[in-house]
Amino acid sequence: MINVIDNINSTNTWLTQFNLELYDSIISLKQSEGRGRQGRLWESYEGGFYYSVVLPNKKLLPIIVGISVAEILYENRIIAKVKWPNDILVEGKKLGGVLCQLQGEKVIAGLGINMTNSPSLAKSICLSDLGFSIDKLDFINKFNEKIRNAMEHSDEYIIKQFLIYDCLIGEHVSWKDGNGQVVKIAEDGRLVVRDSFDELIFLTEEVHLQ
Ligand code: BT5
Repeated sequence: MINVIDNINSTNTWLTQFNLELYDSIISLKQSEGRGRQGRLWESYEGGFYYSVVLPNKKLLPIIVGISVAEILYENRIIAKVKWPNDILVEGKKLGGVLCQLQGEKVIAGLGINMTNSPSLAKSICLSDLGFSIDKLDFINKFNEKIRNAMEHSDEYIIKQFLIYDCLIGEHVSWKDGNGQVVKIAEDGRLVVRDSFDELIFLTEEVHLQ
C-alpha cells in the first residue's frame, strides 16, 4: 500500500514506527526532519520527492536502489551517475540520495530527489534546473518494479549494472584518514581502493572525489 501525506517529520521514521508488510510505502510532499546518513539532514522543501518503502534485506540492496533510480532517470533522458554507494549525481551535483536502514529482517529504503524544489546547497541540482519533470506516482511504480526484478539477479549481474552508472572507478578519492584510487566494486558491494603504499583497502564508509 502507498500512503500519501502532505507533511511528515521523515518518511523513513514513519515506516520504522509500524511493522509494515514488504513493499508498503509512504510519500510525503515535504518533510520537517528529513534525514541523510550518519545523522545528517536532508533538505526537504515542497516540490521534492520524499519516498520510503519496506524492502527485503538483500546484500547489495543499497546498490540495487541506486541502479534502479539511475535507470528510471535514464529512461526519462536524464544522464545520471551513481556515486557509490548511492548518491545520485547529475552534472557532478547531487540530485538525490538514498538512506537504507535495517529494521529487523527488512530494510527501509528512503529516497529523496530534488524535483521543483531548489535546494540551498552549493553542490546540488533539481530536475527543473535541468528542464525535466517526472510524475511521482509513475516513478514509484517503476521503482518498485525494478527493485522486484533486481531481487532475482545474481550479485555479479548487479555489480555489472552498477558499473554503467558508476562515477568513481579510476578516480582519486579521500576519506576520513586516507586517500587513494578506486579500483573496483567488490562482489560484496564494498569499494576497493589502492592507496599510495599499493595496499588494497575495502571501504564501507564515505569517500569524497578529489
Ligand atoms: C543521503 O544522505 O543522501 C540520503 C538522503 C535520503 C533522503 C530521503 S528523503 C525520504 C527519506 N526520508 C528521510 O528522512 N530520508 C530519506 P547523505 O549521503 O548523508 O547526504 C546528506 C548530505 O547531502 C547533507 O549533509 C547535505 O550536504 C546534502 N543535502 C541535504 N539535502 C540535500 C538536497 N535536498 N539535495 C542535495 N543535497 C542535499
